[in-house]
Amino acid sequence: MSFKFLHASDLHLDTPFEGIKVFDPKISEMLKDASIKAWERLVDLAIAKDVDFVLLAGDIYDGTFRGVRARSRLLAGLRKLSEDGIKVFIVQGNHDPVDEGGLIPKDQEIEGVYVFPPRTSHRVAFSAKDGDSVEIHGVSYGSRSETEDLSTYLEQPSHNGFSIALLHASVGGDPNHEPYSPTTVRKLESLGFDYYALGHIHTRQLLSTDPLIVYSGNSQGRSPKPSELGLKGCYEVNVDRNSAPVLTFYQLGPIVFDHIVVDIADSDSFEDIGDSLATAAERLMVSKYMDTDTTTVVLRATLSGSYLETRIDEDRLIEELNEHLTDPRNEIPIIVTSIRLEQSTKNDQINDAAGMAINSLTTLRKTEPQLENRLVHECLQELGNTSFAPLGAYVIRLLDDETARSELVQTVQNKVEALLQEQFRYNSQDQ
Ligand SMILES: [Mn+2]
Repeated sequence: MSFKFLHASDLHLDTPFEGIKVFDPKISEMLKDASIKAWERLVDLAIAKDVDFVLLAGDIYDGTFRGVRARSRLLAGLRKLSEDGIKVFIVQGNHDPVDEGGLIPKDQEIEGVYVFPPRTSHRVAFSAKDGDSVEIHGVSYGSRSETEDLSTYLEQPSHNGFSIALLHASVGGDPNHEPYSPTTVRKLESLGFDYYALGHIHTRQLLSTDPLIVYSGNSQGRSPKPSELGLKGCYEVNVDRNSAPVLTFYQLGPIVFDHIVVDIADSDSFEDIGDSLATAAERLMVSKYMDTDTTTVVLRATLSGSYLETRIDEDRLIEELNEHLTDPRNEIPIIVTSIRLEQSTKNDQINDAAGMAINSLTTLRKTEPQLENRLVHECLQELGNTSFAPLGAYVIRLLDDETARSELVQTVQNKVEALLQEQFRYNSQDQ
C-alpha cells in the first residue's frame, strides 16, 4: 500500500524580483513570468506523477497586490488538478494572510481544493487512492505578522493512518526571515504527526527525518540572497506503510540565481577581467545547470584578488559581459546583474603595498643614504598616479638601485601617507 504527494511552498506568484538591475525589458518580463511558470510546472508534475494530493505551505501570493494574470493562472492550475482528481491543501502565509483576501473567490469554489482557516484548529481526513487513511491539519495566517506559535492550534492526530501538519512557520529562528509563527523542532515532534510540511524559510531543508519535518523551499528564487540561490522546486513524497517515506526533489523555477567569486589577481586589464568572469560564469553553468530545467541563470559576481586599479567600471563590465553571455545561441543564457569588488581585500592589499613601500623606503634611508635625486624624482612621479600597485613594484625596483638622498626618502614617505589617507577617504565614501 502506498501513495504519494507533492509538498511545495512560497510560490510568491507575481513576485517583484529584488536587488537586480535589469537592462532589457524582455528580461524583466521573463523574470515576472518565472513564478507563474514554476506553478504551472508544479501542476504538470503532479499530473505526470499521478500524485494523490498537493500541499502548498503558504505565501502563494507575494503581496496585497495580486495581479489579474497570477490570479487567473492560480485558479486555472487548481481546476486542472481538481479535474484530474488531485486534492490540494493550502495554508496562507505572512505574504498572503486571510485578512488581506481569500485565495479562491467565494463563487468559484473548486472541488478538492481546501484552504485552511486562521485562528482555529481544522483537519481534513480522507482515503488515498490505494485506500490508505490520510489526515491533514493546518492553520493559515490571519494577519501579516502572526507572532504566536500557530502549531499550538493543531489538534493531536488520530493515528488512524498517515498524519500531516501543514504550517507556515519559523522553526528554530532564521535571521534571514521574519520570526513569524515561531516554533521548535522539539515542539513539533511532541505533536505526534508523521510529516510536517513547512513553508516560510526559502532554503530547502530537512529538519528531522523521524518524524519528517521539511521545508520545501520556494518554487522560484527571487533575489541574489543566499537563501534564494540554486535550484528551486518541490518535494515528491512517497509513503509506503512498510518503510520510511522517500523524498525526491524536482526543480520548478526556470530562472536560477547564483553567485560566483572570481579571482582577478592575474588580470592586468579590463578585458582580462571580462574574460575571467565570462569563463567562470560559463563553467558554473556547465557544472551545475547543464542537465536541469533551467532557462536562464541570473548571476552576481564578486571580484577578489590583488587587482589594484582604483576603479573598475562595473556597469560597463556588466554591459559587455551580458552582450556575450545572454546570446540566445548559448545553451543556457546567463545574465550578470551585479559585480562587486571585495573591498576589504582591496583595502588590505592597498595597505600591504603602501606599508611595504614605507618600510622599504625607511630601511633604504638607513642603509643607503645616498639615493640619487633622479630616482627619487621618478618615484614621486610614479606616486602621482595615485595607484599603489605600481608603487609597490616600483619601490622594489628602486631597492635594486644603489643611491639617493635620505631627505627625499622622507618626502616620499610623507607622500605615501598622504595618498593612503586620500585612498581611505575614497573607499569609505564608496561603501
Ligand atoms: Mn515566503
